[in-house]
Amino acid sequence: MASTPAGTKKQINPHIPNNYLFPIDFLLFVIQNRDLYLMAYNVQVCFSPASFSLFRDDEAIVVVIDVLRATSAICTAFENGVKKIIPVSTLDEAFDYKKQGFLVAAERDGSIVEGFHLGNSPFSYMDENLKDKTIVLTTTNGTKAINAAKNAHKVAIGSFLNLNTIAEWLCEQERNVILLCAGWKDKFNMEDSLFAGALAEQLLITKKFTSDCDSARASVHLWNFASEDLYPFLRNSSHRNRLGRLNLDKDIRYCLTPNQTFCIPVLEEGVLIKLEKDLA
Ligand code: 3SL
Repeated sequence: MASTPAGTKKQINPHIPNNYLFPIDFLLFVIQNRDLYLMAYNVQVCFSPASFSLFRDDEAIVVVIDVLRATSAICTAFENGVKKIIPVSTLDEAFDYKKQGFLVAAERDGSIVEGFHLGNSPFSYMDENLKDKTIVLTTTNGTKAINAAKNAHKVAIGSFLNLNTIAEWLCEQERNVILLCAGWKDKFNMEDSLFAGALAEQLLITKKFTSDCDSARASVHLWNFASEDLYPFLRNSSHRNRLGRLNLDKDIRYCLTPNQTFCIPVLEEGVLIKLEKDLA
């Protein structure tokens, strides 16, 4: 019998080459890695509206995120019976609507803009008098981000307040998802990125989604690091401090509390409405 030279593997079956992958091995490989084959949809995270064009996917659902406070206020408004919200980017547009007799909410740099009816505090939308009303809304970053995304297949509004509801809905949609953080004046911010991580994690865990996007991975890491207690984690973040200086700590705590509402605001022809289940 021929001896095996030192350093080479002994051939088990002389008719099958050593590097041949047995069908059973291949089957096991597929079973063990089945998640790789089942993951159909992509979730991406865009940290700033300024880079949104890089993420363009006309078939994707875009979730706009402005945790402090625009998207939290919008979720709260619909949960409390507001019928429609018209998001506008500029104060000039807001003034035009006001002149036409609309109820208009306007915020800049955290404060209500003088001459308008409402600001951006979620608590101001917990008001019986706003039931069935249409409100025009302009905010420093949130409404700009909504309008930046308006040509997407669908735009939905996300915040910690509707975290589980929006995650479940996205999982039913069979589409790629882009999580668009409103940030602060086109810069990265902590709270929107944290929420993006919380939502991305919920989608990825289902295995219906995958991600080829480092910002999605980074946001999930950030979320896992901070999720135990968001409020102290954000202690040194710029917008928590900005709102803190305006005595809006109560708003911050509310906006960071997951699953307070069960509605999904969506943009239909430039107007936000509450998604009805049969439209989903
Ligand atoms: O940037 C925005 O759109 C606002 O949410 C900012 S603030 O929280 O109302 O200051």
